[in-house]
This record gives sequence, C-alpha cells and structure tokens, in this order.
Amino acid sequence: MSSDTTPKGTYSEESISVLEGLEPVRRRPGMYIGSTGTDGLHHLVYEVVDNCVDEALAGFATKVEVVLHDDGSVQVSDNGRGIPVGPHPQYPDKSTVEVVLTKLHAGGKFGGGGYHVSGGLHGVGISVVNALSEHLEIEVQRDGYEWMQAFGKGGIPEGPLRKGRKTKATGTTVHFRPDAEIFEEVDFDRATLAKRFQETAYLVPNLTIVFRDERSKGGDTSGDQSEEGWERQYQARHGIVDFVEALNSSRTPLHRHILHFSGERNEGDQTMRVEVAAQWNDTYTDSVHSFVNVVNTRHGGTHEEGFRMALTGTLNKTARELGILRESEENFSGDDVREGLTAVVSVKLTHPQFEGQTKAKLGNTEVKGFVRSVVNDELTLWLKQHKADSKAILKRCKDAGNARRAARKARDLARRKGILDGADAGLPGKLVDCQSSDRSGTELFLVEGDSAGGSAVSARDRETQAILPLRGKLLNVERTSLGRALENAEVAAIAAALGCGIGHEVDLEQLRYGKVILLSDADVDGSHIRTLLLTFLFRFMTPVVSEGHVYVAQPPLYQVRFGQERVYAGSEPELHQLLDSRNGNPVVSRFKGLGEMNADQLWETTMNPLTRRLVRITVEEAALADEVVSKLMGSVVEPRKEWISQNAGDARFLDI
Ligand code: 0RA
Repeated sequence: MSSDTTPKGTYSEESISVLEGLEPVRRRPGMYIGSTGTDGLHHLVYEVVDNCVDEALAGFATKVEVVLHDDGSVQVSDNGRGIPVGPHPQYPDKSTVEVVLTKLHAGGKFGGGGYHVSGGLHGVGISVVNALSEHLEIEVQRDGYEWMQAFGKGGIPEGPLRKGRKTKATGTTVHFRPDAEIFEEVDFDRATLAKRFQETAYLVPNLTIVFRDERSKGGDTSGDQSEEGWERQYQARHGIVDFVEALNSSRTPLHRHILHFSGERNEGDQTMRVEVAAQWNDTYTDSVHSFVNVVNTRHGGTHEEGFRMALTGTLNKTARELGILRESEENFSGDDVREGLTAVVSVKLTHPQFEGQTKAKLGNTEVKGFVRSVVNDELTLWLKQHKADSKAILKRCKDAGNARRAARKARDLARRKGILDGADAGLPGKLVDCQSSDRSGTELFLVEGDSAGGSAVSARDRETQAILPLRGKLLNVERTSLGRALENAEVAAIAAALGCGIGHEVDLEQLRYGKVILLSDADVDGSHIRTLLLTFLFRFMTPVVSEGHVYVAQPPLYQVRFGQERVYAGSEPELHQLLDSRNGNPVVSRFKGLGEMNADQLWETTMNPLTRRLVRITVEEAALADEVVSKLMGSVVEPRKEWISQNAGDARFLDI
C-alpha cells in the first residue's frame, strides 16, 4: 500500500511505523543534537549542510546555498547528485528519499563508491532534522525530473514522493522549520552560522557557500541589514592556505611562504588524510585550529598531538643540523616553537572517534602516528626547500626559548622579591589596600591617573575596597613577551596587587580580591586604557577573566542638578531621557574626567555597591578587546585602517 491513497491527517500503518522510527529523536533530542538550546537549533542547519558538504567532498556538489526565511524556516540547497529517488532496497515500497528522511541512521551513503567521510559531529542524518521540524519539504532533481515530498510535524510524510517537471539539473533542496515545541528558542543567529560556513568553505576547496538572510529583522545587530536582505558568499581557492592567510591578516607574518603539505594512508578500513597549513607571525599567541571531517575539534586530540610532536621534533632536528642550536644549547620547547604560530590541521577519516562531553576531541590512536610521520617527513622537506623562511622560523623559535628563560629568571627574581606571591612585603607602594582579608567581599579598583586615584582613595569603603592608581598608559602587551611585560612598572604593580601569579602559573586561589574593577574616564582615552588593561588580563591572567572576576565601572558622563537634587546620566541618550522625564530647571554639567568628581560624587555614582553600575567582563568581550588591540596596535597598518573606517562612530567596541 502506498500512502498516496491515505487521506491527509490520518495515520496509515505506514506512517505509524514511520512515527515510531523517529519517536526516540523527539523523546530525547539532546541525544541526537546535543541540546534543545541555541546550539541544538543551529545543529539542525549544520546537519543538512554537512550532507551537502559530503556531496562536495565526494566530488559531486560545487555549490551550497543557505537561506534564512522570515517564517523561521531555513532552506539548504546543493547541486550534487540528488538523493536517490528509486525504491529503497530494504523498504521496496518506499523511495530512498523517504527512507533517508524517516529512518534513523539511514542518512549514510549507500551504494555508489566515492570518498565518503561522515560530516557533522554527531553525523546523525537528516531524518533527525525532519523529526525535530514542524514542517519539512524536500525537492530532489535527479534522473531527468524534479521530485518532491512534504512532511508534517515530527517528520510524518504528508504523501509519497511525487514526480514533477522535467529537468536536466541535479541537486537536493531541504526546506525546514524547526519545531518551536522542541526548541527553547527558534531564532537563528546569523553570525554563528556565517562563521561556520566561512570555516567550511576554507576546509572544502572548490565549494561555494552562499548564505542569505531574508528575514526582515534579520537578528541583525550590526546595522547592515538592507531592504534586500543580507548575502555573503564563501569560497576559498587555496583552501586552508587561505584560512591561515585570513587568520594572520591582522598580524605581520615572519616569513613569506605559508607552509602547506598533506599525506594519506590506509590502515585496514580506515582511510586517513591530513592537510596542514601554517605560518608564524610576530605576536606571541599560539593559534592552532584543528578539524576532523570539516568539524572543528576545539579540544584537539590525537591529530593535534601528532602535529605538535612532529613540529617540535623536526624544528629541533633541523635547527641542530643548521647549527642554529649548538650542542651546548637546550632544545626548543613545544611552547617555543608554537609562539606566534598560526596553523590549520585538517584531517579526514572514514571512521572518526570523538571523545569527551562535547565530542570536540579526536580519540583515534592510529591518527597520532600517522599525522606525526607525515608532518615529520613533509616539514623536513619543506624546510629544506624554503631556506629563507626556515631561517626566520628557527630564529624565532630560538628567540622564544631565550625569552622563556629570561621570563623564568624575571619571575624567579620577582618571586624572590615577593612581587608575585602577594606577600604583604611585596605589595606595590602605590596600592592602597583594604582592611578585610575575606577575599570574596573585597574589590580592587584599577584607577586611571593619580588624581582620580586620590579621589577614589577618599571615596572608598576602606574595609572592602582597595585602590591601585595607574599612571599614564599601560604598556601595550600585543607585541610583548611575558618577561618584557613584567619589566613594566604598571604591569608588575597589577600582578603584585592581584597576587595570583602570571602566565601559565596563575593560581586563582591566590587572587587577593573577589572583584577587579577597571575605573577609567568615560572618554576615548579612558576606553583605550580599558582595552589595554583587558588585553593584558586576558593574555596573561586568562583565568581571572574567564572565572568572572573582572568588571568595568561605569562612571557617569553628566550631572544634572534640579535645585538641591543631583542626578546622573551615563550617556547622551540617558541624559535626554532624564531631561524629558522631569520637570524643573535642570543644570547640566558634563564630567570631563574622573578627576573632576569629588569623593562624594565618585562614591555615589561609581563605587557604592548599592548605587553604582558595574559590567562584568566575559571572555568573549576580553577576546574582542584582544582582537581590537591586535588590529589597532599590532604592526600591520592595513587592517587598522580598515577597522577604524568600518567602526568609526560605532561606540560598541570602544565602550566595552
Ligand atoms: C544518499 C545517497 C547518495 C546521496 C545522498 C544520499 C545525498 C544526500 C543529501 C543531503 C543533502 N544533499 C544530499 N546529496 C546527496 C548517493 C547517490 C548516488 O550514489 O548517486
């Protein structure tokens, strides 16, 4: 019996069995897509797109188009072979399309050879997307015709696959609306999707991904949503080489050519392929991105381990051969060779095994040796063929090693002087400490300028609030190593006052205050200083930021006097709102800086926990500050110009 004889809306035997097929997915969505929150929602799109990407990896599709519609639906099309439309071998009364969409784990490719790697972290198949949708339509172009089928809530077919017009084209279009009863939220975030598609395009050369947002509000926060909607195209002619170039675009590369090599091996039924692109730049950040089957392995795993071992080993070996490391000298450490390294390691496996809660770590043990041996051989060769680049890279490793030893000395010295261990004797002279030693209730204000520092000292609650005045601008740590940074008096004073150590050695247990509050003027200079401080804390005291100890104080910009009463406004819009909402004769004055406030005003507006406003800094914001600093203060001029012209007048960045 075919279901086209079944009236719509009634349950045929068939649709009941189909319902049973997908029911586990609706009962426990988390098991299939991780969560029913925003991540899970976006996962639905990835799942469909990954199927198209598989078709591209197999050499059949060259274009994927993703469109966000106003009704909350998403449409994903590709120009691949199209899902087979004929009867399915195991369910001869159903089309393969229907089986792929209604049976769990029927998503894998069968028949046909081709290079199949399962995309998607979960790789659960599009039947899961169907199960978690309110409505889904599929259109296939194949075997000379268009074919379509629609599914209702939970993936129940509304009829069989139907044959439509003639066409010579091939491809698959999946149009679905996530079920609002399943997901906590059904708003797609454009930036999240865009980042993923950009990344995918780098990892799958010859694939073009077109991404269009046709929603009227567009979830747009950047203001670039025009009447016609928003569209971007992602494609990378040189694949991960382009990726590395983009990652390094706001930094200065230390050598001209981007390293690039690959290798392949079969072990039993496991086919392994690795491709690496890398280039060192003049920052101190290690930025290694790894992927398995086009999926980001944020927590690394065996492929990254193999890469790191080979990198350290090969660079040491070559440095010895070239006499850059002499017999008496220590080997480069792993950190030395990765300082300033931007790399992409992309692995494709027929049978990946992921580990950990988030499945973002590769577990296959055979991959480690494979990647290690490819990188050993190919990197050795590359270094031989690129003499000038090699010299620059190896010299950099050597400098990093020297700096590491110098930093260790500086730290040892600092520790001996008590600077880093928070011993009272080692506290900086400028610190005006609080009396309480119960850390959870205490706050350290990092205050811009001595005069504002003075006001803050008189204004503070001496029981719980400590003040560290900072003079002038903090050193820009973007292009500074830890050792050099510690030579800067302001940096050393902050490190000493916090007492929790620095760099890899941060110990939050030792942090001397519950809150670290940045207090600077509400003007451009103030925000510059804030950005530098955030960058410093983010780079060298990451856990202090990530554990939520860092805040930004919000001093007001305006004071309005209504007779005896004083009211404050933090911004111009707030000022207008205030003036509009009140009667009386207002006297408005603008604070030029913190120094203009007297102690009472400072206490009332900025320091009193009952009346002040504080903004807690998240890692994302600190990372953004970091990126802003890279662009504004790194050594490359172009991105800086570009950034300034794009964001001039956009207060979001300067006003973190
Ligand atoms: C099953 C088998 C084949 C291709 C596909 C599924 C397929 C699925 C999706 C999902 C989105 N786009 C897709 N493109 C293809 C192999 C077909 C053959 O051997 O000809």
